[in-house]
Amino acid sequence: MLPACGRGPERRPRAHAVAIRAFQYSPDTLTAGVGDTVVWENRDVVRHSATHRAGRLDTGTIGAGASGKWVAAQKGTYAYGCVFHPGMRGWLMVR
Ligand SMILES: [Cu+2]
Repeated sequence: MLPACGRGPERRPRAHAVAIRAFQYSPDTLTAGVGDTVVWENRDVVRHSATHRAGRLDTGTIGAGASGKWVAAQKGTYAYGCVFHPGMRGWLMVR
């Protein structure tokens, strides 16, 4: 069926999941679309976060067994890490 007159094809927002396990984001690289939600699920027994250095992405503290989410409002490449564990690295591409 053709889209309604005057309207382009609509893209439904999607949800993406990133597991945090053994101090790693899995997947560590993810591509999402504008409007999508990304959920980080902490499967470790310590707290983590997904935090962009300049504050463009931040889940806040994610307790053990909890999850944090973020809605991708703007296109860009977001390199993020954990405020508690400097060795953790993840990348999120929003297109
Ligand atoms: Cu951490």
